[in-house]
Amino acid sequence: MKKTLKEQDPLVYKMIKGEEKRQEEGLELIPSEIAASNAVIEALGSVFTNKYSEGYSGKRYYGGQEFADSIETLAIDRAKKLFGVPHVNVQPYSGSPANFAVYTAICEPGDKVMGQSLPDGGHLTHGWKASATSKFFDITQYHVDDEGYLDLEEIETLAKEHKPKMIWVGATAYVREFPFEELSKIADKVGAYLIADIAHIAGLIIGGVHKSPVEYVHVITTTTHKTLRGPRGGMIMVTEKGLKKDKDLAKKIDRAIFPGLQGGPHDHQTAAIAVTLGEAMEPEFTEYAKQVVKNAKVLAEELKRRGIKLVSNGTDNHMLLIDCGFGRGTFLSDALEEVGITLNKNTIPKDESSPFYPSGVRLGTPFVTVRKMKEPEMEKIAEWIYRVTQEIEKYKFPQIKDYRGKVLKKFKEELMKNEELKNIRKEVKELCKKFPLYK
Ligand code: DSN
Repeated sequence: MKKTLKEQDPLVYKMIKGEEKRQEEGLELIPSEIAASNAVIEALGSVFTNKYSEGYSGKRYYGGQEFADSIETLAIDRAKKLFGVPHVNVQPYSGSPANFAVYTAICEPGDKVMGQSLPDGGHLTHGWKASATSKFFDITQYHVDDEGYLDLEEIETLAKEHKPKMIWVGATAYVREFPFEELSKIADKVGAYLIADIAHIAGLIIGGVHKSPVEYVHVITTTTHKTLRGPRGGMIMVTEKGLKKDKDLAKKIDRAIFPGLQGGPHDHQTAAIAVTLGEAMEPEFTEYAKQVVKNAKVLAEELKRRGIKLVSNGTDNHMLLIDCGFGRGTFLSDALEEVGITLNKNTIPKDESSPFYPSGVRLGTPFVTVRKMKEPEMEKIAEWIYRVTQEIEKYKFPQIKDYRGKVLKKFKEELMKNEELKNIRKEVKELCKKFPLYK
């Protein structure tokens, strides 16, 4: 007999319902998160999860591919049309595997690669010392300038000095528009492949509120969640410029994914990506993308008006970074969590603290925009963040490492008893009720 999840495994059911309630009653401001549509979630939970499809459409190693082939072809066709590229691979399990596949398609172990440093906003896979990418490739990291913009002069100097095979452009905590054209000039001068990682901004590019890299770079990687509003997943795209540099680049990328790094694609994920790309073709998607950026800009202005310091003093995209002072990112993220506002602690450029106790927090507007929140709600959010900062102002982050655990424990105990935070929690819940997620 067919059993529901609730009947079969009430424990897991309860946890899922708990998470649903948490998302429904709180403000999710982690800029890489979003609420996927019901249709995306339905496709993700479909029987495609039962299927194995090693290979590519028409060239599989297993039988029964009639529908797996059509769903993958549909996702590819939609992505090609949306981004305007000649080749797309929709099989990467997520962004990090997609990025590693690009390294292995283009480089030999030990080859020189350049990428944005992690505290300056770059992603782990762009060569940060803790990432496997730095173990297998010879990495040079570039930085942002004092205003928080990519330091093009430094990038050009480093590129001329190191002559990298590949340069990454794209980041995970960068609030300004990426200068794709300027970077392409630098990459072309030294003969490097330029790879854009648009994981954070893919939805903004489709919505026309961020410049597209297609004309300027050879390869593009992205995740399919974040601003694109899909399931967790990844894609790699090869541009005309890429095929001009190496006519076999598309084949090399495909081989790097399968059989190079992955086994069977996640067909249920592919089905959900196809749905996502279908949604992104609708005019409402452009409206959503525009509102995401509008909301972020209003949030930035409202925070600044209340004396809150932002890295780069504002934003061009969906994301903001608050400079909380040495090591104080944890204080603010923990205190905001207490009132139902979720964001993440984050390093900031030239951070003198550590990634575990960074000096900033990162926040963004994709999730709340999907809930149809607009400028007036951004003002409310800014006011709540401000009120929370007032409650935690007296706490200082210890320079001496041994004291940190003790100070944070006491801080958390006091947070739970704080009456003002309890009031704000109630107000946040009230607002969330007016902007239902899945109800
Ligand atoms: N974890 C992603 C983010 O939050 O930006 C990057 O991989």
